[in-house]
Amino acid sequence: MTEMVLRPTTGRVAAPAIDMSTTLAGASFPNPVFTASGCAAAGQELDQFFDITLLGGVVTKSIMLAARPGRATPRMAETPSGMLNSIGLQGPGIEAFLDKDLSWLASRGARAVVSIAGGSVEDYAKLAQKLRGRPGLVMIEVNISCPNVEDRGQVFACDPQAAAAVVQAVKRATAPGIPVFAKLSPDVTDIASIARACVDAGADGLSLINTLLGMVIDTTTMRPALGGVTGGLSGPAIRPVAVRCVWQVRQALPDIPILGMGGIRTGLDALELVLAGANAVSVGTTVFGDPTAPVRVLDELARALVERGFDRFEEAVGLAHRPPVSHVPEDPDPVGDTPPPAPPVRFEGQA
Ligand code: RRO
Repeated sequence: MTEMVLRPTTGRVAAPAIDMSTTLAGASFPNPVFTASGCAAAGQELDQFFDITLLGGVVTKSIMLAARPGRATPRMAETPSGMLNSIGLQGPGIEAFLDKDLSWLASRGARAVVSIAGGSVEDYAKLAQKLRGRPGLVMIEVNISCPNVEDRGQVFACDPQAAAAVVQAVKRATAPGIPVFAKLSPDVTDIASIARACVDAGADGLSLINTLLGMVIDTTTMRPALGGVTGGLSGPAIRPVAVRCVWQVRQALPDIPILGMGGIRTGLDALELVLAGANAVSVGTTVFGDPTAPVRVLDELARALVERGFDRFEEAVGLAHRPPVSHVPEDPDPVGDTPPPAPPVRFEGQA
């Protein structure tokens, strides 16, 4: 694939060109801004607002083997700086997805990152098998961290062995050359240990982070606001958690590609995750209020990188991990054997 050189287009002053291409486990993308799973279905709706092939990739809503109606309504609740969802993996099932959604993405020329979800290790393996050789597929995101399943035991990402078992099965069933990323939950004590278990099991990269489990109570009805009672918290409120998770995993696994997401609304939000260690980012919740957000974020990110003197996007990845610059002046006399300075010369009339 040829490198894409992006020339930021918004603002009054044209910024110089910058190479925004990125590579995730051998897969090349013209730029590092993707949609986030669950926030843009399979891209058709967003394509009415902008050309989705302008994005690095389109990450589809997690798909299961069978069609699924999802959880009881209401399924969304607003919170300060974010929202809760309890969609419950609503979807058409893999066959309809392949026929309608993935084929549409392929015909548009979009780079499809297909998110898969299952109730068992076997489900995930079957889904990966069904994706083998499909045109348009460039990467698989294994969603092992959906917060809205009836049984918390199905949140495979909360247990390193369960997470590893799913990743291993998907990796075995996936065609060579298609990177497998595991999407992790922030609702764990030590995300780096779950990340390491996934990588040891064959994950080519990690998607960080899924929503945090939360809850809202309606003070008028004095009942839970969501039909599913609990839900996944997303939006700006979770960005510092996402930055922390990306930072911790980048530190533990310096060479593993990371797709970062969580509360990105602007190019500077994206840059924060990139500096923490993300090789690409997904823009999610903000599209509900601004459907053009992914391309705007791409433009703002390119502009922010140019302003900071970068020639290539990849130079910024993980840069916040470099050692701090010391502001303590160097001690000119570290062993303390320099004679004290001579007293200042006094002039007549001085006090
Ligand atoms: O469908 C959902 O309710 C859902 C999923 Br699969 C997920 O991964 N994260 C989320 O917040 N909601």
